[in-house]
Amino acid sequence: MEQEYENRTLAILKPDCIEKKIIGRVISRLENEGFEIVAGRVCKLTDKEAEGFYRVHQNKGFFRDLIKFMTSGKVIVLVLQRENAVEKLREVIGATDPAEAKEGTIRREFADNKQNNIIHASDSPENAKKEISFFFPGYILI
Ligand code: 3AN
Repeated sequence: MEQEYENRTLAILKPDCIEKKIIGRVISRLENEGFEIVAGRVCKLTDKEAEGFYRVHQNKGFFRDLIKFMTSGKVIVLVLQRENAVEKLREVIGATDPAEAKEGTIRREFADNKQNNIIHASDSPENAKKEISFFFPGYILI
């Protein structure tokens, strides 16, 4: 069971990704990197959901703006699978700040700034497990 989670991670295509109409391009990049979508939801996060999801950042100066942004439009929540999924997805999306993200990463190519940075990815297998349960509670993943 633990082993399965090493190979799965959670991604969120953020409101700016949907707004820019680049869902297809971003998912295509993920597929090209060997990720398979094993679960997905399109939803508009409530304040409560966004606050719960980003609880670790609640004392940061950017927290209110982050919640406002994440609830400003629809998001697409994806469970992605491939070998070494968590680490690989972080590599493919690039640094939080697109200006610091490596050439060829999703954020470098598409993101505007540290807040509007197109895609979320879990930062550890433990958090991937928590985040997958947060969005897919009780869901038996295929
Ligand atoms: P990452 O998404 O790269 O894991 P985190 O977990 O540090 O980055 O931050 C979560 C989200 O909070 C980011 N995706 C971004 O939208 C927002 N954020 C992080 N740092 C800042 C910042 N300094 N200013 C504005 N927004 C930020």
